Amino acid sequence: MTVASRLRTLAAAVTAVVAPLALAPAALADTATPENPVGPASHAIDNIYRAVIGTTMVIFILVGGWLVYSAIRFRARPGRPIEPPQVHGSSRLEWGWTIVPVLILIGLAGYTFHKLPDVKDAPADSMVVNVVAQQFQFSYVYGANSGAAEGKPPSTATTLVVPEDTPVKLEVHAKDVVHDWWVPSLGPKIDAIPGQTTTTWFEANEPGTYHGQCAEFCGVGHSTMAITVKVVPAAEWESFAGGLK
Ligand SMILES: [Cu+2]
Repeated sequence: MTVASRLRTLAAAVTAVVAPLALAPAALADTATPENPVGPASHAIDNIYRAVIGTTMVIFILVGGWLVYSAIRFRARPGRPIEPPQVHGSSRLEWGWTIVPVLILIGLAGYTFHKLPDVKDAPADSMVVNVVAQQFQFSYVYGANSGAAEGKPPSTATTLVVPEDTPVKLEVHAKDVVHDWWVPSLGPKIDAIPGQTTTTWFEANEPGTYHGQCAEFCGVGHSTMAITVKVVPAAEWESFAGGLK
């Protein structure tokens, strides 16, 4: 092996590890984790996501680091046999690389199940909002515990207005085809399925306007099927709900 070809081999090995590492931040920014979690449901999703990505990044760095180390440490040199010493049938090693991944997966699954109630279970005293999905908009009417009269839509039927720091249970219906209600900052995606009522919940701990998008391709107007949730302070909610009696 010439010096040039050795350097090329080394460069290829290093690139194989470093390039994905360099691209990782961009990939992470573009995944399904809420960019700005503002309540318990979205925080739980964010925590699960970080546990998984943290664990996999550590494994990636350890394995990639070992690869680079081995490429350098055992590279071809004059007077050294091309093939390094081979190890066969090491039960210890094989048990190790079987059991350790199993334990890691059990740990991640346990943590996920521990967090799942925060993602899925609406508190019993939640205010109820009925969500109706149809081609191509979501509309809302208030239900139990809301402060507004039951069956009343918000003043703009396609903008959901809710109070800050209040659990909101969504009961989701579809009139035509399958849609999916998803505001990443607030909580999980929830399918709207004709003939069924699906439920999810969120609680927003910061006032503001949160945006989402139908997350199930539902026809030509799918891309225009935006979601707007306006979270207002308690006092503002009182006067808003008072106007919906
Ligand atoms: Cu849709």
